[in-house]
Amino acid sequence: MRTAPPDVRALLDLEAAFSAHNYHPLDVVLEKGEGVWVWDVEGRRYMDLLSAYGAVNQGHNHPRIVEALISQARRLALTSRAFRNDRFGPFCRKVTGLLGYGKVLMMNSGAEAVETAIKAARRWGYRKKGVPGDRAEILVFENNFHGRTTTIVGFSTDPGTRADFGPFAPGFRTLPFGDADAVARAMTPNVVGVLVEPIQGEAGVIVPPRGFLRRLREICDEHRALLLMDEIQSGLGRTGKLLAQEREQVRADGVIIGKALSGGLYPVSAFLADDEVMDVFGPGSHGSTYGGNPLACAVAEAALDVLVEERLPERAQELGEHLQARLSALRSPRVRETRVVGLWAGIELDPAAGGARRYTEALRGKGFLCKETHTHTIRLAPPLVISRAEIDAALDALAAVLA
Ligand code: IF1
Repeated sequence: MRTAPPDVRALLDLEAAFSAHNYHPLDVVLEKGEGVWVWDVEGRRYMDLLSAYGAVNQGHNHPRIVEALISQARRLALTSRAFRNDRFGPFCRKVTGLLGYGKVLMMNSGAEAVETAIKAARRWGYRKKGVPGDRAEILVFENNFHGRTTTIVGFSTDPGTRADFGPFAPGFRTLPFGDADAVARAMTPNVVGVLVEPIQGEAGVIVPPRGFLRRLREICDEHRALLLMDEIQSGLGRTGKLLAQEREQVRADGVIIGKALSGGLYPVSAFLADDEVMDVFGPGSHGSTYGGNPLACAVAEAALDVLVEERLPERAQELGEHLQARLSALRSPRVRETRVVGLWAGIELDPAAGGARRYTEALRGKGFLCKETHTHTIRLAPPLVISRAEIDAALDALAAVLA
C-alpha cells in the first residue's frame, strides 16, 4: 500500500540532477505494466504503442516469462562461462531449432550481438575466404541503426549518433538502402559481409523495394560474402513472421536477434549462424561475463515459447492487416505517407505539421504512448498481444490528434 502520493516533479528532478542527459523522454513516469497496458505513478493507465522498441512483443510482464525469471533467480542466476549451467544447452537447442541455424552465440545487448556478427564475418573472411590481413570490408546502408558501440556508430549516417565519438574503426562502406545495384558495384574480393536491417526501424519503418533482400542474397553468393541480417527490431514476430527475412524467403548466413528474445524481462541477444561461420570462434576469442547465463536462458526460453504457443507472428500478420486498413483510411492533411508491416508502422507527417513530437505528446494526454523518430515520423510498435478493439481505440485517438 502506498502512503503518500508520489511527487512526479521530484522524480523528474532526480533524473535531471543525477542522470546523464542522453535521452529526452516523454514526461510520464511509469511504475507498472501488464500486457499492452502501463500505469504511471499517479495511477493513470496508458496503452503502450512502442513496446520498448519491440522488446515487449509478448506484452509487459507476461506471467509465464515472469515465472521463469523468478523461479530461475531463486535457483541460480550467473555462473559465467568459466563453468557450465543446466539452462544453456536446452536454450541453444531451442533457438537454433526454431530459427533454423546450426549454432548460436549468446550475448546481452543488441549492439554486442552486432559486434559478434562483425567479428564473425571478419574472421571468416581471413580464415575461410582468404582475405589479406586487416583488409576486410563490410558493406552497410544509409540510415542504419545497429547500436551504439564506437565501431557501430562509426558507420552510422546519423550525425546525432556519431558526432565527436571518433576516431572510428575502418572497414565499413555505406550504400543507399534498397539499391542492390550499388551493392553489386561495391563488391570487391575483400568484402566479407553485408550487414542489413531487413526493414529499417529507427529510420522510420522503411521497407526496401521487393526483391532487394533476394538480390543481396544472390550478390553475396556470387562474391562469396556473408549476408548478415540485423533482426533485433524486425525479428521475433513483429512483421508477421519469426524473422522478417522470411517475408522474402531469404536466408541470411548470420542473423542477429535481441529485444523480444526476452520479452522485455532481461537483456538477451544472440548471433546465429551455421558451423562454417560459427566455428571461427574458438575458446577465448569472444564472450561476455553475462552472456549465456542461466537466468537469461530461462527467460529467453519462456519468451520464445510464448511467441510460438500464442502464435504471435500469425497474430501480427492478421492484426497488421487491420492496422494497415485503419491507417490507410486515416485521411489527414498532416500525414504524408504511412508504412505498415505486421504490427509495425511508420506514419510520416508533412513537415508543415510541425514535427511528430507534439502529436506523441497529445496521444500521451489521451492515454496512448508512442515515440517519434527522425522529427517527422510517428512510430507504432504495440505489443503483439494487442487486440483488434485496442488497435481501433489507438487509431481513433491517432485520428483525433491528427485531425
Ligand atoms: C536506444 C533506436 C529503435 C536496433 C537494431 C541493433 C540495436 C537496435 C535494428 C541495438 C536498438 C533501440 C536502441 C534504443 C532505441 C531503439 C531504437 F531508436 F535507437 F533506433 F528501436 F529504433 N539493431 N534499437 O533497433 O540494440 O544495444 O540497444 O540492445 O535507446 O538506443 P541494443
